[in-house]
Amino acid sequence: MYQAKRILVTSALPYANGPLHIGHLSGAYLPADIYVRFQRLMDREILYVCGSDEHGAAITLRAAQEGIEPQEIIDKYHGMFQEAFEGMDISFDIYHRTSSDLHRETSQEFFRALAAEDVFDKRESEQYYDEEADKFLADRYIKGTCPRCGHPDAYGDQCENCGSTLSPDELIDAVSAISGATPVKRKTTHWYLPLDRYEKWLGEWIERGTIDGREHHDASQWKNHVLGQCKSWIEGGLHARAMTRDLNWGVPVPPELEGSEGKKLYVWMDAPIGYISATKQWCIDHEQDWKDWWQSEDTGLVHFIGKDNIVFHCIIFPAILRAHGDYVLPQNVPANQFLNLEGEKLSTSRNWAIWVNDYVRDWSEHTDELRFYLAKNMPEQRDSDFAWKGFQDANNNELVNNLANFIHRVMVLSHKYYDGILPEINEDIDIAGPRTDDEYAFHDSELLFLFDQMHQYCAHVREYKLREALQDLLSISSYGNQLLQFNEPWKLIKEDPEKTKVVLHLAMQYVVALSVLMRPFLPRASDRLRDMLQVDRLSDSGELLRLLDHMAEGEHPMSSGHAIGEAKHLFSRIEDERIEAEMEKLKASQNDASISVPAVAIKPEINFDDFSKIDIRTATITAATTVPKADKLLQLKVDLGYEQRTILSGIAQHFDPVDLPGTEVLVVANLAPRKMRGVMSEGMILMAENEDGKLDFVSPREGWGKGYVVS
Ligand code: B3M
Ligand code: ZN
Repeated sequence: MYQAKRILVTSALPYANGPLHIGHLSGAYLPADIYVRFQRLMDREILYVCGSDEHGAAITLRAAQEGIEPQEIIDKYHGMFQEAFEGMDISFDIYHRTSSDLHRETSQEFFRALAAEDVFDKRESEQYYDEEADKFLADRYIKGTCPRCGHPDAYGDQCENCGSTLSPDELIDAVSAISGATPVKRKTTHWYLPLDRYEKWLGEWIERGTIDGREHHDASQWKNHVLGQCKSWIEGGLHARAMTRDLNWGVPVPPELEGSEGKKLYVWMDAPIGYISATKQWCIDHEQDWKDWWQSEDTGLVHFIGKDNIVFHCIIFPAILRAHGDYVLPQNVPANQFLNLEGEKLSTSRNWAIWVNDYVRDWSEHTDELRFYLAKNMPEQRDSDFAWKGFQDANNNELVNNLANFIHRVMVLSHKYYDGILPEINEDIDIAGPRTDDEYAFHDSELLFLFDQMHQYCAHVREYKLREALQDLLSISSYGNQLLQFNEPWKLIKEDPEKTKVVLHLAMQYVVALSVLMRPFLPRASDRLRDMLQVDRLSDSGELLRLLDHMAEGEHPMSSGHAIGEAKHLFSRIEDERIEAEMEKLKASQNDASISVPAVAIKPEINFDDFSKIDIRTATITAATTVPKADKLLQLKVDLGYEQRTILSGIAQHFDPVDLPGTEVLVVANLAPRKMRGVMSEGMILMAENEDGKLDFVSPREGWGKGYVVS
């Protein structure tokens, strides 16, 4: 397997239109930081870049709502992001921003190169235009009466009352949501990236890890959920996607291109190029050639992101890079799933979140503790949960009772018996350990165990299995605790002082190794511990590699005669009151508009006969695919027990088809069949939507499966 000489790591550029919460941290920043710190400790040449994503409609919309300029919004959040990341010790080599001149130039140059190579198709289409506001209107900016249910406030893409997926053309009496004016149709031309032309090589690259038959990366190392999402996109068929927009905020289409006036790059065109411009800036600052990082076979590119960004990083950006021709493609995209909070989805609009800036302010002494709990519960393969109580337990049980306690015991005993000087040991003395069957293991085998654990930890981090690596670290300290418990040096000291020296000498080696292994996860605690041990703090430059080499030669991490400093507690307990206060705060700050007034108006009354006409059945989804040319629809195969049906459902933007088979649902079984996009849809699936616009299935009680009649 080809091993890259350099590693270029990116974390998703956060949108500068709202603050960061712990879900962002656990999705894209903490895992990257752990990985990067580890690789630095292994002396790898690595660069970690990120920055704020300062374009896109969400930012202009927010600015319009608040009545201020987009620049004010991005400056505010860019500043907050820097503070949040610094507070949590996310060790970017550079944190850049996409509003910079360098980024604009870089993106335009990229776009220009693609245009010169005839990569784009320029296509004309008719879009709604607001003549008063002098703007083209995205679907969300058009309102009107729903053709299905008569709701007066339906959007151009969806009616929130009946849930129908709409297109602006279907709305009755459509008006602009900005000015209230009746929009007119205007022709507009955009640059489209013909993704369908890249389907073949993308499929090969993603599924086999090869490009033109040549090995590029190890596809078996990619996470299943990432591969699954990519495959279902490709199987559903890729379509040309517009790479430009009619907007007044963003990177302008290079002005010399015909028809560029008023056009900006699509935000997902310019944002990933932000990784390149950040690298360029770093290279300018460090007198390096940025092409060594982006245009050299020696680079292994790794994107850390959340699962909602997979298609952009695994399909669209790679297609852009390859269409250009000179750039490397990612070796891996170890996307994480989502983190929930106290069993519910994190929600910005409901204010159901723990904001990183708040945490850093209120818990400034405990940032490693948050890193620890988030790493321990990282949503690597599936969604996971943050609970304040779980955070407290993880701190009190694992950091305090296991890790800090072990270290403290070793240091206290070393002071008590040896004045803090690591004793010389007699190499011939055997000590017992709880791990081996053989009661009299040679003490070397204890060091070998440590060495093996360290290697396992390294392998896990390299495979992006950070939760497991953290467990490897914790097992070293639990084992260290057992070693003390088993040998009881506090008794042994009287019976066999020589043997006691061996026990404590070995235990101290575990402590030193821990101070290094802790570093990627718990950078501040690593510094504190190294200060206590009176050894140099780590500078993240090869120290773990050197330690492993040293141990491979039979040397000990700490040599006899070394004097340690005063023993302190590395972590402290978190008391109930603090946790209760946080729980209170969370509940109190929750915006819950749905309590007294329904967010969506209640429909007109019906009688029982109306209701009883509807035949609702329980059913199970057996297959789900995307529908060509319909980016909102999924085609579902549904098993009702007595028959199989095909149902089209407007949920493609809410669910990944690979996740759906096996889902138990309720189906309106006697709805008249209706043809959509050439496919007959035989029924309707019941869905529920919350005030954030999040959609979910109305499910029967788990395990009911299919064939029940609902009444
Ligand atoms: N800003 C989306 C997000 O924050 C987007 C990521 C860009 S990465 C190039 O989810
Ligand atoms: Zn409607």
